[in-house]
Amino acid sequence: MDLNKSETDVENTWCPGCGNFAILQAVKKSIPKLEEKGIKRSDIVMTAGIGCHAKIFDYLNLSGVYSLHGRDIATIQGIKIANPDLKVITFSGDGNGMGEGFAHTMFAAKRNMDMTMVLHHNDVYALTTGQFTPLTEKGWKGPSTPKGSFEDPFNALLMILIAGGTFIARCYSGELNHLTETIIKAIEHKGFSFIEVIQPAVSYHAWTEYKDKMEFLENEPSNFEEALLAIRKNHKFTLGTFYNSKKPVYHEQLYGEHNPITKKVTQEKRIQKLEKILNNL
Ligand SMILES: Cc1ncc(C[n+]2csc(CCOP(=O)(O)OP(=O)(O)O)c2C)c(N)n1
Ligand code: SF4
Ligand SMILES: [Mg+2]
Repeated sequence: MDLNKSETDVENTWCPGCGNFAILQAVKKSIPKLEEKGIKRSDIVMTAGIGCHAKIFDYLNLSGVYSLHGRDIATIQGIKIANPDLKVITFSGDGNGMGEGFAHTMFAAKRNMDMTMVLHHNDVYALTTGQFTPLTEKGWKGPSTPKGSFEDPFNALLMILIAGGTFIARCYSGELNHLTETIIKAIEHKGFSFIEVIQPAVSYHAWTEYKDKMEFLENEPSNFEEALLAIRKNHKFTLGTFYNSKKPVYHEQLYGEHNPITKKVTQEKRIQKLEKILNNL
């Protein structure tokens, strides 16, 4: 396999017309642009959960771990803490990241972990044949909700903002350039960056359900209060960057400039350090 290429030889099994293709395409387009900015392809590491979204792991020629349902968020944080020099990104489904992995998502945002989370929001547990997710619209009829879902959905952007995320955006598979630019910004951002991508799953939803409803934010909010207001007053089809701010990141608070991989200390030195700590107790 050519390591300079973004694609792999794995057969793509997404349904024709699936919104996941655009996410894959946007990531592939973002990699050379990130390289131009000095971010090496070999320093970008990914994880994925389990679901249709997660198959992106097979189609992208990047290092990483194909994780468990909802645990991709924990796995990517482990990778970042092990080697903070890496740019880390996780691909998560709306069921994966806002259901099974919900606590991991909230805590990653809370501690402003320096990572990017791409949430493939298709309103269904697609791979397992269309059950409703925590983001599914009220009233939607599917195999697990034959009379229509009677729960109010989470607003993912609002929850990430309140939990502590520092870059929060919404994109759409039908707006490839905006998606690519936002992925680049999110990966460059220092801190927890979250992109909710409205990704039609054509087996359950038609593109026409989304297409005409999309609109872009008129003005990007410049602080937390404005972001809160913008997320609440706009609807789920409003695209753009809702929040972009600076806050200390987890790994720097944990060990400053240290990197356990590139600045590895010998066992002897570690024992000396431990003895010093114990002697001072
Ligand atoms: C711990 C665990 N629970 C449940 C499953 C079954 N499971 C696999 S994929 C999936 C749904 C995925 O939905 P989503 O995260 O929205 O991804 P999509 O398929 O829509 O991309 C479920 C419930 C699993 N693999 N592991
Ligand atoms: S079921 Fe939906 S999300 Fe899965 S590949 Fe098909 S269109 Fe895409
Ligand atoms: Mg889904």
